[in-house]
Amino acid sequence: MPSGVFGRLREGLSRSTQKLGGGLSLFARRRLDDEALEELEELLIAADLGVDVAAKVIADFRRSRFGREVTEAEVRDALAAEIAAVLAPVARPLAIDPALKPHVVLVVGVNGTGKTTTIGKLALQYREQGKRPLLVAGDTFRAAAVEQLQVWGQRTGAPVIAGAPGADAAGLAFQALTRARAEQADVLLIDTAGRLHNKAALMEELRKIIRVLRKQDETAPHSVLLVLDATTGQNALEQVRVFRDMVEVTGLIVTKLDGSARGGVVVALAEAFGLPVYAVGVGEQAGDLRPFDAMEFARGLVGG
Ligand SMILES: Nc1nc2c(ncn2[C@@H]2O[C@H](COP(=O)(O)OP(=O)(O)OP(=O)(O)O)[C@@H](O)[C@H]2O)c(=O)[nH]1
Ligand SMILES: [Mg+2]
Repeated sequence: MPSGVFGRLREGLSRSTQKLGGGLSLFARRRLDDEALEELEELLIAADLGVDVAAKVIADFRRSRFGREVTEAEVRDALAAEIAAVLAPVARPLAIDPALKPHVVLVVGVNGTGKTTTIGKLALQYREQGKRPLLVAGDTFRAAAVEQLQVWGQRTGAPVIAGAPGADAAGLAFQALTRARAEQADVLLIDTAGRLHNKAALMEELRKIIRVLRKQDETAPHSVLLVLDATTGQNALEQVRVFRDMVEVTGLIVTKLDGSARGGVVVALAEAFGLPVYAVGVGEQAGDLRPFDAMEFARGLVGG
């Protein structure tokens, strides 16, 4: 139901927009002078676009429209175009290499961002494309985490590899890769724990998983997907920094954009890191993962 999903994205983004869009209505037929530009900059920062993007947009408006009288629609259109230009280079889907069998995807992120749910959603997409995904319950510390992934396996028809509670995640990933190779699976999706007792332990765990995968395939993992929750706002930027220090993150999935008042953070992320945004999460259901479209997103963000 793409229209429903699209509606949810717009609805979620419209909440970011209430800050932005509500403020933008102040610009109805107004001269773009210093004061107006300053207000606009504050609005952009309040909407989580980040100070760098806000400064860039304002500099551009100053250059092209300073002193002119502008309509609200004009401001929205120009703003959407500016934002889309920041987003366009990062709107790159997660490409599964059909030659790999399996393409190994390691899924990381702090707890509660939507890792397990995103794996379920991806598994459904791959099944619908006729591919064969295999899921690995690498968050072995909580029994509930294993069960949650098993439910997604049942829902999507993707086999799930799980160990006993407390099993070694790296050992499990190793076994899973052996099986995926033997069965010629297309994609191996590895779920991981969001939180261990401390950051060093989490880093060690992730690095160990990668080390053992490389014993079988020195090019694995082929993608390392960092899942971020849009509702955490600017904190998402810090999470990227932390995880990039631990592992080689290849791209992002930003979730909870259906309920987020913080869609603007995607713009800040694009500007700060330039990492691909593979897809966006717009709900809890299997079908609620959308391709990331720069213009659609920018439009949703500025509203109108
Ligand atoms: N509204 C909304 N909820 C989402 C989305 N993605 C995930 N969730 C919900 O967020 C909660 C956490 O999702 P999980 O997939 O369990 O997150 P996780 O990263 O695996 O969490 P841990 O295993 O605890 O580290 C669940 O209630 C999900 O249903 C989304 O795009 N929109
Ligand atoms: Mg999980």
